[in-house]
Amino acid sequence: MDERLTREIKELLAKEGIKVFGFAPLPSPGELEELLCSDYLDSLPDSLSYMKKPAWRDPRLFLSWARSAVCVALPYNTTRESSTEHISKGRAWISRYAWGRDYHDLLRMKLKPVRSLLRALGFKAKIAVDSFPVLERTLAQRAGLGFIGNNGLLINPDFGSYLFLGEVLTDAELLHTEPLAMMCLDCAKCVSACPSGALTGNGRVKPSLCVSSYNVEWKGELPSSAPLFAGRLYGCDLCQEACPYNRSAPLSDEKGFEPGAGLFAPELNFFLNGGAEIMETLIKRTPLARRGVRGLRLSAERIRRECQTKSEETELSS
Ligand code: B12
Repeated sequence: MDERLTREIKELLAKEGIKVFGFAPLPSPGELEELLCSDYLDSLPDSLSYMKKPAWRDPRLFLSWARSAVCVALPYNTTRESSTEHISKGRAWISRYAWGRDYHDLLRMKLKPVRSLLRALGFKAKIAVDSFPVLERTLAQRAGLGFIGNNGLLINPDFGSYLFLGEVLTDAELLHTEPLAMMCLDCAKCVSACPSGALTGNGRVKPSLCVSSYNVEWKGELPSSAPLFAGRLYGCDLCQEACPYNRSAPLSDEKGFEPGAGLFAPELNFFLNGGAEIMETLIKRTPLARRGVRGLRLSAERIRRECQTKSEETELSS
């Protein structure tokens, strides 16, 4: 284990303003098989079928040389309120993580100095931020960045769960950090807060019931089997808003995560009828760009239809 190199990496991360980091060995294929078992893979909605590729169960099929991961977490909490009060006033909701600058680019930038150091010393190194078949929560948990909460997310006891995860995968043997104990105890606020029953209560998520599998990941027309969107245009924050660890979560140092113009609790109408060009401009360089204008319109249509059905039902019953 390279103690000196581990220390140098810590110094580089601190210079980049990264406060939550650690080092983990890459899991062996057998360890991942349990998490990505056939029952789980068979239950995936079409939007996540990419997780069935063998490399997810064995990252070494993809990066045969990788031994360790430098894991980091970047807080994205901002001063703005949570979703419930806005949705109840008829506004659409865009998840907190998608309000501002795309975290993929930002995290990659912060991880580049570590990659350069490793490469300069003759090691192999690749940056991963949602870009490789690696289970980032499991790696972060192993690296001691936090524990997997009942909401399935990595929770850091000081920073909560509004965290983006990223890694540098390398063949260097780094000094690994110790995992933290699970601290949710018997709290199940997130489980009760999830309107579609996507949380099993033991840190596992049922992706086919999580609204994000549809309003973030779905390509094309939405299936009728999708859970109610209930105002959620992109992503969902309910299981995180209910979490006591997020009540006093420190604010992010990154001002770029504050909501961009028109993205905080927007009028649904804008996404139904707004011009494509102005929408493109608003979502540019945010995580929403991945869904694109067409995807956002389809979600907005879905919300409008749900509202119509609800008011028709109310009329019938009165
Ligand atoms: C596919 C995906 C989704 C799918 C869900 C798939 C799933 N099973 O959870 C959907 C589209 C639903 C989704 C939703 C969201 N996602 Co997502 N997603 C991913 C992605 C690309 C892969 C995750 C995955 O499928 N893993 C399969 C499961 C089986 O493995 P896992 O992720 O390691 O997590 C499990 C294990 O840790 C296990 N576990 C439980 N207890 C224990 C204990 C121990 C000791 C161990 C080892 C493991 C373990 O349970 C966990 C949950 O199933 C990752 C990026 C990546 N490459 O990892 C982002 C990622 C997990 N997502 C992220 C985010 C932010 C979200 C949302 C909050 C976005 C939003 N606001 O809508 C929601 C949260 C939903 C939730 N409660 O989990 C972040 C999570 C950050 C964090 N603090 O944990 C990630 C890491 C992206 C990133 N780079 O920051 N996501």
